Amino acid sequence: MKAAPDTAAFFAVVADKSDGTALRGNYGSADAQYVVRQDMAAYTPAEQARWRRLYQRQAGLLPGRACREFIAALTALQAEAAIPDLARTSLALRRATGWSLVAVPGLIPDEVFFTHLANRRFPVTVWLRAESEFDYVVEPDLFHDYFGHVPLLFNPLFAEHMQQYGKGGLRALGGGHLALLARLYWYTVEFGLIDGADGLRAYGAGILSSAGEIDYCLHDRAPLRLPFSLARCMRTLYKIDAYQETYFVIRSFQQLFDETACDFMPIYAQLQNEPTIAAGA
Ligand code: HBI
Ligand code: FE
Repeated sequence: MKAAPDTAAFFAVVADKSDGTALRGNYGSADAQYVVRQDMAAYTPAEQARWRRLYQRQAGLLPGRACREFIAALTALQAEAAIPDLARTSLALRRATGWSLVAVPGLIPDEVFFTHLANRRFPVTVWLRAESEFDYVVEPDLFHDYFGHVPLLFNPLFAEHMQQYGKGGLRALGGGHLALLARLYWYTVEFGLIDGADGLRAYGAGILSSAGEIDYCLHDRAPLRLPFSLARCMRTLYKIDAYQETYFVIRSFQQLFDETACDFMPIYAQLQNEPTIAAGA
């Protein structure tokens, strides 16, 4: 997810749904959990064509770059031909890992977001980027959320990690530690790399839904590629509107799950007094 420059500003507006029009999505019709109805009839032929072009371009970049679990799950979704119906995907997803998708108008407040994850519900934005945003969109749109995030929710270990992240997010919010946890999400769920039997591959949604970064993250000499370390990850700042300067590499989803299963409170306490690390340091 390419979070908006200042998500706090988004949430300030989102919190006051009355002027939701200031935001991209239609927050006015959202319920208390910021869920809206996905109106399949509202997508125009141009948007359907744009979905197919986005999908085809990105799918062509996956072999040799995306982890095999991602490619297998995406293929099984058969979502190339048309904008997917989230309720239909949820039927298959529930059977696989107990997760379901909820349609949202866009970015939603942290606490609402984490509550969904803690209950195995993944928020998917209902609108698709405009033609002028084909290569880059500031906020997460339907293509980023669905193509980037949904496939790995079919992987039991990753699905478990995502629910734990949601529960951790609610605890972190309570203790004022959100910034640390947001960096963990950013450097794993959004921009994570995995070095397993197939060699170095991408598993982060922000990479897998990006035409440019998917090759850069694996082959460019510029960025750092560090072995995953929870503390280092939580201390490392990130840039939201440029390719990453640091990537963290796990060996397996089991490792990610194991290393983030602990209670983070002691780590938060330790990191409170340690300086942050610049993105490329
Ligand atoms: N809302 N819809 C949506 N999608 C996100 O990825 C998201 C969000 N709200 C908050 C948020 N992400 C971040 O604050 C967390 O990833 C830390
Ligand atoms: Fe995202």
